[in-house]
Amino acid sequence: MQMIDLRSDTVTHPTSAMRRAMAEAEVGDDVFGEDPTVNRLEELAAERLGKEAALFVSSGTMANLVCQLTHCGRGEEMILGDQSHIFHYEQGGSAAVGGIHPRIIPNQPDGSLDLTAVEASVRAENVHFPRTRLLVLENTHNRCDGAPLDPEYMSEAASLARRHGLKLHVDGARIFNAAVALGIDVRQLSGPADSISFCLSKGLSAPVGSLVCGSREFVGEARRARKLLGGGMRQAGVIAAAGMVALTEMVDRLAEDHANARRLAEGLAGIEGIATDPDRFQTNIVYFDLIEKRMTPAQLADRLQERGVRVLPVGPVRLRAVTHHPVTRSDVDRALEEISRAMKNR
Ligand code: TLP
Repeated sequence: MQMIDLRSDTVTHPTSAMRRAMAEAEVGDDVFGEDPTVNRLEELAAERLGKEAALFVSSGTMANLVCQLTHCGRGEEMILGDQSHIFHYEQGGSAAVGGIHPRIIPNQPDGSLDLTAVEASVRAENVHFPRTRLLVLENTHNRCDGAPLDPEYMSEAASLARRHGLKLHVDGARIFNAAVALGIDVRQLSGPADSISFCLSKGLSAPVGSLVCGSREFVGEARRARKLLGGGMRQAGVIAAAGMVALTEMVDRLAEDHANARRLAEGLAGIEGIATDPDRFQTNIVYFDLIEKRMTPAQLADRLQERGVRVLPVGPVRLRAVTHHPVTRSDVDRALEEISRAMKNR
């Protein structure tokens, strides 16, 4: 029985084209700047996102941390959402490693931050206060239903940041999902940002890697931060080669994941004991709640695993399911059947 793993889009395996590219990759020492495949990937990423330069790092967490360290000094403040990945799931690396002070603003259900609240949180120059240096947005927003932020909002946020002398960093782990869902060029979303990170190892299916994009000067400094964190890699062309395939072959097909997520959410909404609203989900992330207390999310997840379907319990009543390559429409239908059966036999 083939397992249908919907816990995350991080579980994707490299495609055959990626495996071939990895086997044949031309390599060199990337700390010397001499890995031709890494250099090509960085150039391609910068070009795709409309930035001067890019830096290949090992993970989304490292990408975000490198950017925070580059924008902020110790004791300086960054404004970010209370539901952001950086705040929830990155071990407080900004504080632990960078001494950066987080200023938390509630995320709106659509993943945005109320810009009036952001503006009110920017510190005045005063000997008592940390200095505000950075505004962070997440697009798509993982914990806010995978919601994409649109270009108008990104531009407004960037103007606000500029007015107050702040930089704007975008955790764009799934920025291509946002662009595909909105039907626009990704540059419309990345353009307003001073720095943007995105992951190759989520919906784009590469085994490892993220990119940090920004001005040449910013990326030069980010390269120093990456080395500080032990993230200088050597013959990294072996993994960058898969990233090239991810960027050239795997972006447009994200639309399929979004359609599958929609189908999944619609099916879930029709299952007794489950509550969700399919209209909330525009990309590949679906959340659903158990409305009867007879089973916990962990118990449902265990029961489904025995039946060949994996979902992620994420709260006292909440679970998450994420669609990705190569989960098909018929896999979604099979998952729905199993979930429906598991709910009936509770
Ligand atoms: N998200 C993972 C888990 O860490 C929760 C997932 O399964 O969704 N930014 C965003 C918005 C993310 O969703 C993630 C990973 C990261 C950054 C970190 O990326 P990695 O896992 O490569 O460090």
